Amino acid sequence: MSAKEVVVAVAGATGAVGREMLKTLEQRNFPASKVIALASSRSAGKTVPYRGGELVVQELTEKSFEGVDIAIFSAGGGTSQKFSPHAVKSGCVVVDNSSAWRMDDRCPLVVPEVNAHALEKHNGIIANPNCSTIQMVVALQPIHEAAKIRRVVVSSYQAVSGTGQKGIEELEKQVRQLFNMQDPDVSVYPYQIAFNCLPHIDVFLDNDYTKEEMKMVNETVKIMEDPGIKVTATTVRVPVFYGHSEAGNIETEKKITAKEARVILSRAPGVKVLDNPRENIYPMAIDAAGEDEVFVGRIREDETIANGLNMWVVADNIRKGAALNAVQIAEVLVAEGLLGVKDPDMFL
Ligand code: 25A
Ligand code: L14
Repeated sequence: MSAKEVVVAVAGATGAVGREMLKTLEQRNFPASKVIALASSRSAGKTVPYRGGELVVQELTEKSFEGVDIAIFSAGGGTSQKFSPHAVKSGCVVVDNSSAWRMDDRCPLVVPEVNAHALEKHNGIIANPNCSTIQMVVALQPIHEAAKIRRVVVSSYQAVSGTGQKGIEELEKQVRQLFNMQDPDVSVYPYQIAFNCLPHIDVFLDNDYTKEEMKMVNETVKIMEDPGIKVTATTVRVPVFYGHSEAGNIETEKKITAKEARVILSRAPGVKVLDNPRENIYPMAIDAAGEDEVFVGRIREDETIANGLNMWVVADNIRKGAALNAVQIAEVLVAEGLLGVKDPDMFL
């Protein structure tokens, strides 16, 4: 990494992902001369931990980005849509964790292990993909390079922390209530999530898929830059606090054995293979929580088709699925000298 030090703002610093972003900047020794914590007026004046001390949270306004080189946003789609254009106007590069800019042609959608090169042509706003998509493409890209993927059928088992602090609190509270013979309060999800599975993440669309499912379909094609990859998804909320799990069935053009896939994946960036059925070794959400890698196991050939694999992919949705991926993008921007914006008015 170059010696240059930059001024960084974290927008949505009080949220579940925002706090993890600060922790990740600290742990990875990000070359920041200054870090500014921004959130809504509700949180202004509160403090958030950073590097053994505390940052006082400032209210996010259109003027927050003067003198700021990089802003990492995790403040929801509406907030990003409203404030990111002003950040760019100030010459600040935005890395946004919401779904607001992901499918916008002006904005690269980046997972550094897969398509870091897309950052070279950025216009000031870079989108961080959906958590479920990120961990999936980290595992798919090496298989695609070896055998060309045609179709993926994926089912997800997603943690409540994806919904932020309020999702974590809802599961915790319902478990406590049920153990005390009380009716659970249902407010964040449409039904009880404790001891239950909900085949419903984000909103339903006209095609009867959820928005979360269609993010996996569309974002995968944009990140892997191949419209030939057909994805179909079922996304499910499960009563897990941290870590999304995914069962994927992958059909390839070329034959690839399970053994070959294990070797390819064990050499792939950001991946850790945990796959030894004889010893009961496979990835689990409770082990992935707090870790940086995408864990892959249960790799086996699909015996019903000529060229197919099944695998189980697990990662910490708040780290690789959100905060870590965004910080990795910021690291590439600094290391490759990709700061600054060409057209400050592009998004206004
Ligand atoms: O929840 P919101 O409203 O979407 O806000 C998220 C963050 O953005 C800030 C907000 O500040 C928070 O930091 N924000 C919202 N509107 C803003 C605005 N107009 C804004 N910042 C500037 N201008 P806040 O002041 O509203 O802070 C309160 C936040 O604290 C958390 N919280 C709630 N109850 C809590 C609590 N913390 C402790 N104890 C409690 N009792 C909560 O943060 C609240 O918003 P959160 O974790 O629920 O927010 C996470 C947001 O990010 C999304 N998300 C989560 N994971 C992912 C993700 N998005 C993409 N990928 C992911 N992997 C969540 O959906 C949620 O929107
Ligand atoms: O990044 O789990 O688009 O409720 C929004 C919904 C992240 C997950 C996104 C959830 C998602 C989130």
